[in-house]
Amino acid sequence: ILALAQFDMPIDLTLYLVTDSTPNVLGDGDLLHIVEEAVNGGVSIVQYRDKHAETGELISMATKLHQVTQRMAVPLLINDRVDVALAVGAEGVHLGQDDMPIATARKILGKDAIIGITATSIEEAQAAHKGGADYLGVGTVFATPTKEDTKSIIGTAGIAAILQAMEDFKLPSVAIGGINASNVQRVLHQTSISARHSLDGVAVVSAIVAAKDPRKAASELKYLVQNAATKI
Ligand code: TZP
Ligand code: MG
Repeated sequence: ILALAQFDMPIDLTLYLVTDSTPNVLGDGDLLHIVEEAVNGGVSIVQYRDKHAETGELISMATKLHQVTQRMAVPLLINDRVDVALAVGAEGVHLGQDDMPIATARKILGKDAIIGITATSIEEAQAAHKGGADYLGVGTVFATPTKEDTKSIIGTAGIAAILQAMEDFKLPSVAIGGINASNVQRVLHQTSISARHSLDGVAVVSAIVAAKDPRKAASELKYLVQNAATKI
């Protein structure tokens, strides 16, 4: 798989940025500039997520984002679309429960690709581990306008239950959903007290993408994650 970039650094999930191109989150901001600023501020991994763009648009934006993330030496993952990840040489994909099976994605992208899976339950987390996922996105933690899927809201208790059940296999994990500077330390703390295995970081959309100063927002969040009262 010649197109697939090698990324021989350990995956750092400390501050995981997921993009959103919808006007209600992005406003009139420029996504490329926001991502660049956010990585400068401390984002350690970027997922390009756009549920509305056509394939051509996805490939064009992913190509530009990849130029930015490569320059800054952070991995770029593509939400849902294994073909787009392959086309632009991204470091991996983030897949939901209804997307391509992990083994199929691995066959297409190769053994070095980063494959992340969304898990809302212990069963999904266990299946993702068995399937060979590299990390988990667990959530949704809190209700969020960014994703209007209220069925998947599991709170910090739901996250803690999944982490607890994962003690045997310790798949790297980030929590997602409604996380911002005012609740991030509570999320990290509450999910770590009842489980020996704590989160490796948090994933955010609007807390960075919709921030007036994405670089500052990212550096504040990074500081809060790194200084939270947990063992991470
Ligand atoms: N998956 C679960 S919640 C969510 C995704 C992609 C959106 C999180 O957005 P925000 O703005 O960080 O609450
Ligand atoms: Mg998906």
